[in-house]
Amino acid sequence: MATELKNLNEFSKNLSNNVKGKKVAIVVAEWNEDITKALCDGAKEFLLKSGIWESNIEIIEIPGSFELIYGSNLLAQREDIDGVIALGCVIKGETKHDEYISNAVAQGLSEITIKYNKPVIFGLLTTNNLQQAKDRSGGKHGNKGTEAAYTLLRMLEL
Ligand code: RBF
Repeated sequence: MATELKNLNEFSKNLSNNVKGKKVAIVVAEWNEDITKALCDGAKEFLLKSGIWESNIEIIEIPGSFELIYGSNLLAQREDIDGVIALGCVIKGETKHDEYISNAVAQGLSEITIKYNKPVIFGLLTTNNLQQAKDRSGGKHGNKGTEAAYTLLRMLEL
């Protein structure tokens, strides 16, 4: 379903309470920083509201979305971390860079989640323009960071 038809902050299921004590990590890209900071704030706020202790949320920053792969790999390999949220924003430009970056991140994160057998959440906005990114980072379509945090907690319940 397109985000146009679904608000990113509306969730179909309630979370159980058994995520307390889990340690999670967020890796966030600095490229398009205003957007990615809003994604990170949304994710962190949701984790805290859901009972994850602040001391159990580790955040690292990396330059651009392509580096989400290396950053997520570093975090996922750590035994003390139960799951990772990767946050970035790739905006279409005049060239095809957006496709190369987004495809690489999707492929890279799926390999990491399988390699370490723990959830690595794809919190990457892939938009046609800045307005679409604003709409999905706390604007009219909700916040992809919040949705990524919800998704991680759902996966940690399994
Ligand atoms: N990184 C992003 O996270 N979002 C972008 O929209 C984005 N656009 C880029 C456009 C170009 C032309 C280039 C060269 C890089 C872009 N990057 C972007 C950065 C990329 O993820 C990576 O950090 C760099 O390519 C590393 O040198």
